[in-house]
Amino acid sequence: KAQKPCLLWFTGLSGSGKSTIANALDVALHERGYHTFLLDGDNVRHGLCKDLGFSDEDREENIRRVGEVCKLFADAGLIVMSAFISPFTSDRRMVRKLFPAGEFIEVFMDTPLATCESRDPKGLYQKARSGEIRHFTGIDSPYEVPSHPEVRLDTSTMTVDECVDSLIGYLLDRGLI
Ligand code: GGZ
Repeated sequence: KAQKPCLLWFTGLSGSGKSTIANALDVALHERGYHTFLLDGDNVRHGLCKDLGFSDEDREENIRRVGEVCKLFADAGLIVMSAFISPFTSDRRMVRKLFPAGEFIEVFMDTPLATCESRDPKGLYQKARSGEIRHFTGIDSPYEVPSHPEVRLDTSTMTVDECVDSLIGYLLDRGLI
């Protein structure tokens, strides 16, 4: 099936729905016969980036490596999805610059912090609030909100299916699928 390589870069707070929506989109694209590749912060930090922590410098290096890997897979012709907090505008811009115009799609998971914190599946927000974890994004480490994301999703008001439909619609409109 005809497809154009591109990168859907999911950015947002922990618990905002990045992995959930990226995974659901991955499944939906597979079902339609497209070739995809999904990279998730959770996995990458146990392998490729296991030497990195959560200082500003380490997050920058994390995103730099991930961006380069995404570029390699896009060069191989795949529709690539990545799910990383990527809190800094400069780091997201660095990845954007690796791609031709129109092939980097910033997907901002604009779910309110209060919703992310109430989900807290791993109890990390609670640990961050109590000071057990430091430099936690949204609590004592910044998240720079994207000013012009290609797509904006809020999983506190949209269902998973609605988010996936919106992304599929975007890809169809741009002639990427
Ligand atoms: C943010 C942290 C932290 C700190 C551990 N700050 O929701 P999760 O748990 O499963 O996914 C988060 C993941 C974030 O890794 P990323 O590679 O996406 O971050 S970045 O783009 O900023 O490099 C969270 C967990 O790691 N985690 N400590 N201090 N998230």
